[in-house]
Amino acid sequence: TRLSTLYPHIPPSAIESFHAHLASSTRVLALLGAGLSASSGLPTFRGAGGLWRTHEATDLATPQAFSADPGLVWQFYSYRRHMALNVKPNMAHYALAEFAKKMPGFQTLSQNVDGLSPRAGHPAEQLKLLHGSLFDVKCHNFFCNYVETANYTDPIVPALALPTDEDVDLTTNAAREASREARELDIADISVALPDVPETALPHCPSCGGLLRPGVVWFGESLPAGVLETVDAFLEDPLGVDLILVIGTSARVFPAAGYIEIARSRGARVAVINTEMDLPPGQLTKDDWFFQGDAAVIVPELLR
Ligand code: BV8
Ligand code: ZN
Repeated sequence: TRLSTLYPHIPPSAIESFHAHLASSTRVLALLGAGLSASSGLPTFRGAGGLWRTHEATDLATPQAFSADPGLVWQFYSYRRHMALNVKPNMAHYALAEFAKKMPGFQTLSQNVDGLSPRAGHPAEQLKLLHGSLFDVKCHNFFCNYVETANYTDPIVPALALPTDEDVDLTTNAAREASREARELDIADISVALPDVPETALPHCPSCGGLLRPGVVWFGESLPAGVLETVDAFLEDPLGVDLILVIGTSARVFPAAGYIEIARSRGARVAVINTEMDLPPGQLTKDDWFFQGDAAVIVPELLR
């Protein structure tokens, strides 16, 4: 097959056995991670220059960080909104969307907040965004339930417009380091170079006047209730699960990563698609498939 020529290390027998199993499957899960969008041009969290490599970036995805410095956290998310809006879904996003249309028993669990699966036309009822979306915003006040979905305004407020190199005061040494190259690679530097954004200039709730926040799930926050229930129902179905595709994820964030072992306990075989063997040790058994390489190349071949 084309895949064997592109990736000679993948034995044709593995592809054939995978296709045979897929053809006899009716209930299939896919767990998606940042690696799926890597080929579209979005940095992963653990890749070179990953968002989490610098401590600040890790801290930014928490309620504490937002309460402490909403301007900085909004700069982080505004930058990621901008990046995500300026890239396109890749062939794997489209292949997953087309496959969902062919298999009603296929459910996609995405950890990605980049909006690329929805933009690829993935049927909404077969796509669970476990960690929300960069393009949802909601009120920060717990008593207010104001939510905006599909807010693609970039920048979301003028004060969050990304600086061009001219704007950034490159006279200071720190700002010089936060050059465009560094900014592109590592989010934490951007906070060095950007001027503070006053809270009054941040997005505010039209309903209660409070601050709006990105509609993503931060660390320490629970996943959207409806999503958890739907995933649990799928996993608890007496019909069991035939297969789980684990695509472009280091499977270290929970409860999302926990779905792999739960699916296995419901009878699923596991197919990992990743540029490296990145799963925690022991997570792969001899019954599993490991297709090493770019998801954007491998997934379309596996789902054809
Ligand atoms: C919860 C949205 C509890 C935001 C994200 C201590 C304190 C507090 C919590 C915890 C704690 N210890 C553990 C926890 C639980 C915590 C957690 O799991 N922490 C981890 C770090 C251990 N989880 C939580 O806090 C969750 N909530 O537990 O709440 C609770 C319960 C009840 C009631 C109240 C509270 C919430 C977790 C959600 C966090 N939000 N995202 C944002 O994006 O800014 S997580 C974020 O990072 C992503 O969504 C994603 O999930 C994760 C990154 O993982 P990946 O997608 O896998 O990306 P990564 O870079 O790691 O890997 C990329 C992979 O792709 C690599 O393997 C690479 O090899 C591969 N790859 C690269 N290129 C390619 C490729 N593969 C194929 N092709 C390529 N081209
Ligand atoms: Zn409000």
